[in-house]
Amino acid sequence: MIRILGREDSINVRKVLWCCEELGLAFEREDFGGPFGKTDTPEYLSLNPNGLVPTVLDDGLAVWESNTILRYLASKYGGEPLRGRDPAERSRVERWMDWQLSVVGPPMTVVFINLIRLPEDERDMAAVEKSRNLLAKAMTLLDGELGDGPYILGREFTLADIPLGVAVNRWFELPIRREKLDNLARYYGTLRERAGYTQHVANGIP
Ligand SMILES: N[C@@H](CCC(=O)N[C@@H](CS)C(=O)NCC(=O)O)C(=O)O
Repeated sequence: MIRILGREDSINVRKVLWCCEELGLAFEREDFGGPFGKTDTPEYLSLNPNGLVPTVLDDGLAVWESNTILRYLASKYGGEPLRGRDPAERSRVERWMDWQLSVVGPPMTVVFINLIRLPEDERDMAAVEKSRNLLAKAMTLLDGELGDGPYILGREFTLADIPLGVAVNRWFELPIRREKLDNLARYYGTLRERAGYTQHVANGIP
């Protein structure tokens, strides 16, 4: 049985939980990270030297980095079409996965930590505004690319929609000013038709 180590409200753990639902995989999840701690023990660090969540344990293998976990699970458990059927399609899937981690992730973390995790008197609102603007730029770009939809690559759901989907949920759930982005709103609605997304991602938690 696949073991997922990580708290269920972590954006990166939620990717993995949703992916397991898409693949129909049974798993056990154990609370690690955040208030549960246990990520700085020698035992955990031997599995994931970053001391972050998620970590997935499968057949004696420890896998970390959420998007790598998605690719691993899809490759191993019959989700190969979700990764893209040829090198060109795979490049279109993977660029959005990398884009979420490198372009969207950093400013989203700044906004999230300040507005959701920190008490009001400790927030850096200048940093929040700067990151909100970066996010607006990224989400506007994504909105433009979603034109033909319903998914980011077009007609078919792929692994790319998982990192994008968690980011889109967070963007809509954060208490920030949002541009009116119709394609993005439609995309959010389409993703919410998927059971794994509503169960693990779009469940009211930013
Ligand atoms: N690039 C890593 C980032 C992992 C990460 O930053 N995880 C956060 C939760 S979303 C974490 O472990 N935070 C500390 C904690 O929860 O204790 C990934 O995608 O897996």
